[in-house]
Amino acid sequence: MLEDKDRIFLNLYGFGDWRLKGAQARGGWDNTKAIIDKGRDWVINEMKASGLRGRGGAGFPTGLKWSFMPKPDPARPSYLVVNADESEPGTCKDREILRNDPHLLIEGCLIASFAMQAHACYIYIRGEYRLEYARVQAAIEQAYAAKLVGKDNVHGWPFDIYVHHGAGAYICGEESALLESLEGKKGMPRMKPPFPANMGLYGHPTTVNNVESIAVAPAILRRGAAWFSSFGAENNKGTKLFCISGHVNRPCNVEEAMSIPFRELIDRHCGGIRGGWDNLLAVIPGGSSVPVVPAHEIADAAMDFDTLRNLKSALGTAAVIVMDKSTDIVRAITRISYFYKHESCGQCTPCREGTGWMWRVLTRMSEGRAQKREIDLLLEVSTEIEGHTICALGDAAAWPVQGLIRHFRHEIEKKIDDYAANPHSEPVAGLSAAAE
Ligand code: L3W
Ligand code: SF4
Repeated sequence: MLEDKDRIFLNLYGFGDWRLKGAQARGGWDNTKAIIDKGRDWVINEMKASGLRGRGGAGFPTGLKWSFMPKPDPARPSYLVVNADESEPGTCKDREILRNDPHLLIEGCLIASFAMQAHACYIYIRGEYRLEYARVQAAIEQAYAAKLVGKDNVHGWPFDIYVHHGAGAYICGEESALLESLEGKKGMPRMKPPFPANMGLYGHPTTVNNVESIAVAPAILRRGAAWFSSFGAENNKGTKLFCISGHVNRPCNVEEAMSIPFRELIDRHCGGIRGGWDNLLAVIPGGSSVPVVPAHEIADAAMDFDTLRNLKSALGTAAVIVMDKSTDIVRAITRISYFYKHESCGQCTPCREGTGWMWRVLTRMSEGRAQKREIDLLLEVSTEIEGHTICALGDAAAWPVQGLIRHFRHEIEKKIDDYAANPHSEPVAGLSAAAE
């Protein structure tokens, strides 16, 4: 359980002032030069020692990622790119940082760029985030005016920072599609490798990090790696923002210690499950991309990367979507399936064709208009999509379907049986009616 004194995001709910003065009163921009003066190697080693794993979904170690950046070469400038294209359904944590504590991010951008010897940083903000775009832009102007950033700033590291406003495509949150979009092209993922550290923005060395990963860096470097790594279980360290939505009494965004048990997270911050714990059906613990976990498996599980992977799911973005027993789980996953079909960029065949095919089959299953043998066919097709595409959207479309069949096959079969007994029942509203 995290105590108030250990919270990094002191203005998560926007009760305080988001501007420079407010940020400084909360301890932001406090002698940042002392951190810079300790040098690049110290910063990277401290980030590695903190155990911070990327907060955008994949959990890749942040310090290690920073260390991949090559030595400075005037012919190939390095860049930091912040992925603020937060679009994963259920996820709304970076939004709160951008709108309520943008200086945490900007200070983190300066320090991270220094560590990677980058003199320029781009923040790519989701198109729908208009207030957040305005706040970040205003905060950057405040930082320039105070000479905290800019070519001639008080920290002695020439550094410019730019904001790019996206246009609303989910796929632009995939790091290589984001880079394409930033370069003015269609947001389509690139093949990896090469990874951005070798060939990123304009073909130059680039690190792409999530907003939360960068915003926690100043606190880690000020308070020390040992402090940050004192929270959470082995290999799953630090404090973490959780976005809890769905059938809890009080949905919220909250910063907690990594590895907090699910039950404690919900009881402490959300006033419990709607209708009580016996009414819990299942949880999607990390944004819509990750497989659903049934109540009996999640209730006392630690909310971290490794525990949830052992449950054949993932922490992802820590967007915790809670579903009680009133949920039609087949219909819920069908709706998620429609999202991925809609957001596929169409570049690779398994994803372009497979996402639509899975959605159509699931739609029939939601209505019971299917045959039981099609469940195994659906599972087989999902495994053919998984791992056979250019980017992770193919996996993200396959995993929820696999989770549904793994844990709730009986619900699909029940719908098929019900329809067989009463074949004239109406189609499920909002599913087959969705535009194809
Ligand atoms: C250099 C290597 N760099 C990996 C870097 C790579 C990237 C990071 C993680 O997907 C997940 C996805 C969604 N040399 C490297 C290397 N890297 N090996 O490390 O890479 P990767 O490929 O494991 O993941 P990814 O493609 O970044 C991200 C999931 O997140 N997700 C959705 C995310 C949505 C948001 C949002 O809305 N904010 O983040 C939710 O779970 O399914 O599995 O930087 O370059 N050898
Ligand atoms: Fe595009 Fe889907 Fe292929 Fe990703 S997996 S590149 S979204 S078609």
